Amino acid sequence: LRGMTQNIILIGAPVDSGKRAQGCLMGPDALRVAGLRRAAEELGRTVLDLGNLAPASLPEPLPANPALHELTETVGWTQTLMKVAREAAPEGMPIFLGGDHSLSLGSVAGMAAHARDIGRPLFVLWLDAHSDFHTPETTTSGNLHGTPVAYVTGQPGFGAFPGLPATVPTRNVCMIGLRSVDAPERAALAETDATLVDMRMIDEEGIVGPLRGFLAKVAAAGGLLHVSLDVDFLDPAIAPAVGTTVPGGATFREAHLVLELLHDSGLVGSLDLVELNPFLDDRGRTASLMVDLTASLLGRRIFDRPTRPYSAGSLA
Ligand code: EXY
Ligand code: MN
Ligand code: MN
Ligand code: MN
Repeated sequence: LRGMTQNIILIGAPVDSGKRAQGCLMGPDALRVAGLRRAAEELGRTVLDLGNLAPASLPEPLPANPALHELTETVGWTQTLMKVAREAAPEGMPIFLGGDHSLSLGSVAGMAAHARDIGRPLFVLWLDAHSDFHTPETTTSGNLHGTPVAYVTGQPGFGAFPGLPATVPTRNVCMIGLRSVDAPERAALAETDATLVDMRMIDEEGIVGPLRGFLAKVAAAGGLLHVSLDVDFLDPAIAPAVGTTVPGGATFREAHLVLELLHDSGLVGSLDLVELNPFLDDRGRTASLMVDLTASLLGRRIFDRPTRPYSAGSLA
């Protein structure tokens, strides 16, 4: 994004089908009320807001599957968002306003298709307490917001979902903030070459080293980076408005630093803001924090000064 005057395209995705507890459908409007457009405009961006979308209706309902919560609606959202992402991305930087994390089934799949359209590999940075690497066959909750990384990387079991125009290789995925990973996810991830940064690693090494290492890899590959920011990446003390709080999350400055470094990298092509449940918020503070973090990604900074190069050699 550095040096580019890139349009921002806001895509309201009031997805609430990815889990039982309701409220994420209010997320897109809470992010608007918290000033997302104004923040982007103050940073020199032109903003186009596509409004709130609706899920595609399937020609025939899917066979009932009691093991999965609201499969048909989630498949409909995936169709819609995959298509919109692929259409919007050539015109600017899509920001998907969630909505729960099942929206990333569509946003990431669509961005992967776009990346292939322009001949660049897609990389994905997953900022989340959870790895969201269940498949419809391994999930015990039946909540499809726990599955998007498995889908977009082409794991088996997603036959009910749209075929992927392009998959994201697991080696192109980096997860930061992990502290709640279920046994089947752990086993499946162990078979992959995804970069997994858990909270202990952040405690021991800091958050900058692992992030710079991943950005160096993206840059070396000429990649396009999609960032998926789950509210529960953040510590619940600063971000209470999420149904899946897990103690011990990223601090205020750790989170801003990640998004500041992402801005400086110039590699980010799209962003998900997910899992915000305004019904659980405390006077809008979580919505405001998500907007401020987005502003850091778009170049808001305290003072102008050069960033250190993000080579893997500069870890310490
Ligand atoms: N792993 C748990 C499950 O599959 O139900 C929790 C998933 C939470 C997913 C949130 C969005 O990151
Ligand atoms: Mn539901
Ligand atoms: Mn998530
Ligand atoms: Mn999560």
